[in-house]
Amino acid sequence: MERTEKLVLLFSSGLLGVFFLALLAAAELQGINVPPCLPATVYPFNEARHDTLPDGRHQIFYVARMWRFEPEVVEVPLNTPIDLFLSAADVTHGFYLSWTNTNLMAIPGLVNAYTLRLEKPGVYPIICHEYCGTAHHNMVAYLVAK
Ligand SMILES: [Cu+2]
Repeated sequence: MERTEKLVLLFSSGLLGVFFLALLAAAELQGINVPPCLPATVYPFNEARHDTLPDGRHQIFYVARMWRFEPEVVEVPLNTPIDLFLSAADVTHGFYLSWTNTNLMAIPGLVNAYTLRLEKPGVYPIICHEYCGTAHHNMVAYLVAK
């Protein structure tokens, strides 16, 4: 192997290492985590609900269906853990909680989950970001943080 080839390989390997470290740093700084494993008690569901656990934690079970999210409006307190569980009743939908990094897919027969904590009061629109039919653009719900 020529000296120039070795230098190019070394430089490109080093550059890949820098990119990987930058990716890890960006994920850490923005608080991006891989989705958690689901509790063994959560199965695909078609009924939406909002529970407040004895420790104050909120659990919201969202159902996405053509062309709405259920429940449509949920109020949650600030700085409280919120477990979102998401399933779809018909086709694949998207679930993007505006102004946060919460971005999930609602897939029929599966449950996706994410835990977040809202620190700023306001109305956070939830929009579908996966084209799901003719009224896709009307698919919106609201998470109200007080
Ligand atoms: Cu949609």
